[in-house]
Amino acid sequence: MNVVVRELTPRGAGAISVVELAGSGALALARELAGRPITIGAPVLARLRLDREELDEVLVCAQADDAVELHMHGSAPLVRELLARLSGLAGVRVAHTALAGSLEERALELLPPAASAAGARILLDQARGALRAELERLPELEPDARRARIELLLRRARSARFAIEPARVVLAGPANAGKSTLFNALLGHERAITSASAGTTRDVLVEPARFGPWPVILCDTAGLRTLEEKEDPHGVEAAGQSRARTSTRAADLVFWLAAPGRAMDPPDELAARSVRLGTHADLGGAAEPAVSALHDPAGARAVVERCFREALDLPADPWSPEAGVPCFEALAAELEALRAVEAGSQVRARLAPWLSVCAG
Ligand SMILES: Nc1nc2c(ncn2[C@@H]2O[C@H](COP(=O)(O)OP(=O)(O)OP(=O)(O)O)[C@@H](O)[C@H]2O)c(=O)[nH]1
Ligand SMILES: [Mg+2]
Repeated sequence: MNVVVRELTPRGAGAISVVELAGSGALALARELAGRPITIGAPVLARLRLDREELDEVLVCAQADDAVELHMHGSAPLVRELLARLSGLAGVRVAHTALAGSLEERALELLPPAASAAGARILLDQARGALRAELERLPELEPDARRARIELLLRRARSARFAIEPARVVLAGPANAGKSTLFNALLGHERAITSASAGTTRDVLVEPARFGPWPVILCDTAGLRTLEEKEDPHGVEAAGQSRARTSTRAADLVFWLAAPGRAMDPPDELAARSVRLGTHADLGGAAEPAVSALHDPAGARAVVERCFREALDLPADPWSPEAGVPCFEALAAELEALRAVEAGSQVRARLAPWLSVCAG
């Protein structure tokens, strides 16, 4: 037997992972694992076992005596276990597309759940070596040029994070300011109940949305009452407002809405993460930037998208082909610390653990 085993799909959570068995004896190995006859050209569902231990239930697709695909469940631990067990068999070699623990494999593991196409492309570039190339160049640069390069890499990491994982964006502010109307305009459908009476929204409504190419999780919240206003006597509205506060604390960005005559300052703790937005622009007197979600939903979407990008300092296009991006938090932290290091040799030593596991 001389079988090469190779993963054909990125490692991570997904519907399926495909592992290829290629070379002489591939079909015989598949039959042994499945414990049943396998016919070329007739995919069959089988439970794979080795030494009586069950490995996974897979679709076995034999194309030839020397070419078989195992369509496994998309589970990284199951795939890792299968490869480890097969690599222990005589005449079987596991070909690594990316070695365990390498920058390339880590990028591939983040790929399946990436929240946008741009995020997936960024990760694919890192899996093909874009980040490795950037890190290898850093020690060779003069200190000033290196600092500038690190700043650039960190900026890319900050924006890539919002292409890979959606930003949490919360609409908050006084009751009746038009939060739910804007929420619906941003989603493109009537998800939330809106009404002319203040205190309509109680629970936090959470929906996935897109601001141009950027994926976001959008939250609509209960409005706050001004001091002069009475709240409902049953405490339900207050419970909603408490949920609203919890939601704003976990937000990457809060749009703090104000209608003409219904303005309120955001709490101090939100100052750095909030953007004020005037509503009811059609009635005049709204503070800028202002939107009219009721009468011009497309215009409101454009203003919100622009403010979102400005506030989080995001480029128009999240993906620049083949740009190296340090998309792992621990590596970004290391790079931040390396801005203060002058000697290239020290930079090389500190980055060595990240580069030591090479792509196969
Ligand atoms: N003229 C005008 N009316 C608007 C606009 N946006 C919202 N409204 C109206 O303002 C009222 C309140 O809107 P909502 O979206 O329910 O306000 P809210 O902030 O979600 O209110 P609560 O859930 O009670 O906190 C409704 O009658 C809306 O139709 C707008 O851009 N222009
Ligand atoms: Mg509402």
